Amino acid sequence: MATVAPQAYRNYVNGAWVDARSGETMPSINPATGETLGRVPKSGAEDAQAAIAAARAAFEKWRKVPAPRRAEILYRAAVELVRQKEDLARLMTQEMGKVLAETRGDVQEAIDMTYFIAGEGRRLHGYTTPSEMPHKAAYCLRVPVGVVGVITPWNFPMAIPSWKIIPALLCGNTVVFKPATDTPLVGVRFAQILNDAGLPPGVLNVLTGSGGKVGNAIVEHPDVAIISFTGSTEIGLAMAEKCARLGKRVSLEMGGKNAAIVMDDADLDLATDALIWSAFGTSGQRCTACSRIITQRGVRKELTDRLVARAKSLRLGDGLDPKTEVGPVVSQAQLESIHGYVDVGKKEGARVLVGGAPAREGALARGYFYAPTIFDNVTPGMRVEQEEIFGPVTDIIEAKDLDDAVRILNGVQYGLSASIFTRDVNKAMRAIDDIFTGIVYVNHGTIGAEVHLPFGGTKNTGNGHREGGIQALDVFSEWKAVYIDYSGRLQRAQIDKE
Ligand code: UN1
Repeated sequence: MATVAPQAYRNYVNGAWVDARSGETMPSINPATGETLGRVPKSGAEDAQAAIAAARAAFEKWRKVPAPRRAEILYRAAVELVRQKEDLARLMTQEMGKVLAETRGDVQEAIDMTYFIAGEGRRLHGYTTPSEMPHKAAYCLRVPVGVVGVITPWNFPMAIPSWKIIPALLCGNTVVFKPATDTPLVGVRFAQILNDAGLPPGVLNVLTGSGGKVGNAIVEHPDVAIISFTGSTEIGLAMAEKCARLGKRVSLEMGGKNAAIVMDDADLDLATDALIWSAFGTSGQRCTACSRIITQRGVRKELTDRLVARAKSLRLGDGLDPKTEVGPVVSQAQLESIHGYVDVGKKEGARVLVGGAPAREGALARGYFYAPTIFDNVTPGMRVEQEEIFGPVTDIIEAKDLDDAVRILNGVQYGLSASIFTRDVNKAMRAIDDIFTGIVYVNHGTIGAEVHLPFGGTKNTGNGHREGGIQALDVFSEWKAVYIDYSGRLQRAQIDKE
């Protein structure tokens, strides 16, 4: 069972554990049982101000610590994350519900990210290039930007914060981190491990509380130079508007309505395994979840029968139980929102083949469980085909051929992840050419990106930035172009051409 140090229930500001100035607290609830796991500070604007002031002051020293030295602290944190992996995974399962295999994966993703980005401490490459003048050197290098505000969701309580916090720190920025309202304990534990690894006071501050109060205060503060946010498209776009007014950089990872294409020549054993995992892993609460299955007519019936049989057999329960395959959804509000979409789908003429209701048998009644749900007869343009449901619900849509399938796949406002199942290399390559998403898989479901490749999406999924990969460094650094003229005379670029 997880043990959480008492101080972990407080904010961490300027190297000290503190309560919210108001003294108010809020609970963190286990969605499988309804039990309160702990209470955390309900921070407000004044707490944000204190944390931002600390981060601003710490920046002047931190930016001068050589990047390889900053990386050494991150390596130490990675070692500690490995040591505490099981404990953190158990806490995460209790705090947001997904099964232990998945929460172990979430912690592992943070470990992978930390090792990967710490390696950049000895690279962080810029480049040198010839000048157009004789006796003149030209090169460019990355410099940190300042204070970064990190605002993250509950579905990946450690992996997603790591995608943002680790590269931000490696680049020499300081951070104010607000973990999701539903997963504050994991967020605080992650920050605690980083701080215990040796970050100087003020370099990484953590504040728990709601997005409306503390999140907004971070977004609006003039001393926060960058906002890095993962969450809904609605909130992300509103944030972008605010940041635009303040001339602030903002990196957004928002919704998805990911689809998998299954061609007539697909390996159906593989497609079934992959699609069940993509649609119902994390109870469908991933922005990479597969919520549309676009199938060619020849395999539609066989594929549908297999998916329905598997969805029916999935064991729901507390994620700590090793027999559980699907945990609860994160909250009552999420459960209601998912069920609302199922009603919308029915009204639009989609047919529920399996699921379609909350699961309340026995111990499930204590938590927020939703039966894995498959809609048939879904056609392009229906709301359940267009909007992100963020729950264990997926659609079956029929397509005539590859072009038709790709057109349907691309016909949504999002562009995060996509996949195609086929044994025909020409079809696979054409799909890679024509699918307009940030991530494309061949013969694999839509989920499971790796940390050293860029993660993010096109259209309303993001605003052009990527997390993961070395591309993450672009979000958290400015480029500085340096010219050193050692000719000893005035040489004018563009003008003095001999
Ligand atoms: C998300 O759902 O926001 O690729 C992130 C994946 C995970 C991360 C998902 N590694 O599915």
